[in-house]
Amino acid sequence: MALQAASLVSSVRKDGKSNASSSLKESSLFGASLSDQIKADLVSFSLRCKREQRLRTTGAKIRAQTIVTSTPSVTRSTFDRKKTLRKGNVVVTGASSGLSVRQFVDNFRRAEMPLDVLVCNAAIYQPMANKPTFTAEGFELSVGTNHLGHFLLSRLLIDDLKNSDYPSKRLIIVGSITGNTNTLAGNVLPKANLGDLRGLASGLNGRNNSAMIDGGDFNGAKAYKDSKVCNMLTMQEFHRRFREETGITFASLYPGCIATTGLFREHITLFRSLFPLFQKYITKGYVPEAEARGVNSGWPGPVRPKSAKPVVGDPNLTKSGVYWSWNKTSASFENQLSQEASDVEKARRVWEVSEKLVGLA
Ligand code: LMG
Ligand code: PMR
Repeated sequence: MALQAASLVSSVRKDGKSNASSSLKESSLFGASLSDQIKADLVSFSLRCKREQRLRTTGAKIRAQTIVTSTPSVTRSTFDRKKTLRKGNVVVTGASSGLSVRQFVDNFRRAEMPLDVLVCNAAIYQPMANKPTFTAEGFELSVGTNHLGHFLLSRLLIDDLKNSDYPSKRLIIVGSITGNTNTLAGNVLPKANLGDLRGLASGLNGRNNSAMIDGGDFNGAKAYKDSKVCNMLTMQEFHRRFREETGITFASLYPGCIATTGLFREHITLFRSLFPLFQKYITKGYVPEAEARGVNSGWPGPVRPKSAKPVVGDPNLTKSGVYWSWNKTSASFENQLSQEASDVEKARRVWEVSEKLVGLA
């Protein structure tokens, strides 16, 4: 099972204000400071493109696959007066590209490290593709990676999480507002819809049948959104099946629109330059990458926008089976998922069909 992680680790500086901006025209829509800010945004975009280009041309390959990192040491104050426990080991997928799931699990086990938090973050988004591509196992690439790869990884590692003695062990599967049709963003075409799962059930291999979960014509943007519905359903099914037995906290989240990551690397340049501005100034859903790297934040995921509560041990944030969201004016809050993304029967069927596809049933 191949899991291709799509988020490019980028460390480009975002303070390109001082150069190149003179070549950009002033926008009459804004006051000076806002237009300066937009210019700086565009400059940082062009720097990012250049860096990506450089990486491509120098042949530099990032093969870091996943990151294994650690949380701050946790203080178990409620149980054991301020006794500091060991740091938690966190595995985050999507730090870079290229991973084979079973091999990763083997390597991880060989390292004999406890697993305390698993964050399923990797994603492929192919909005411009007009033909499906496939994983080595023959699954359509975005659902194969975003859903099936993570499903297998989580199933294989659930025992490791179960055996951890860490006080707040977690399995986080990153969702997306775009898969949630009870939001404005989720109503931008094409909309997520898993239908009766006929495509998934026949293997998503695009040979004699569809590469889409609902059995329809291929659409890369929809495949991504469908895969995110599967992620959100999978998290809830994990909760129903494993919460009591394992004590693990299962959660999903909308991290905000991190509009400058490698997730958009397959989009056209025009989109990549305007989209962050659109999110920043119009929808106000934009979250800068630098804020989004807060793996250690204690927020139940890899991402902690400033407005979200950064609290380890906050009783609200250790609740399991929950989809977290945020907005600019409030802290993290539990979000209502769309009807499809909270459909219990569909969650069970996605689980069962996925088990068959990845060879677990
Ligand atoms: C889908 O369609 C395909 O269906 C799918 O198959 C796949 O290929 C996918 O992404 C790939 O695309 C895409 C289509 C959907 O969207 C677009 O093409 C438009 C993308 C828009 C995103 C960037 C817009 C940038 C515009 C703003 C620039 C920012 C400047 C900052 C400063 C702000 C100044 C005010 O499209 C749709 O579903 C609907 C199409 C509607 C297009 C409307 C575009 C206008 C956007 C603005 C709306 C807001 C309101 C204006 C308020 C102004 C307030 C000041
Ligand atoms: Mg969307 C409040 C409005 C809002 C929010 C929070 C998002 C988030 N978007 C919103 C609105 C709109 N978007 C509107 C009105 C449009 C039509 C112009 C629009 C369009 C749009 C496109 C074409 N939006 C997009 C795309 C993408 O290609 C992105 C996508 O679907 O990726 C799968 C995207 C996104 N909008 C978001 C977020 C968070 C995304 C990125 C998806 C993700 O990170 O999972």
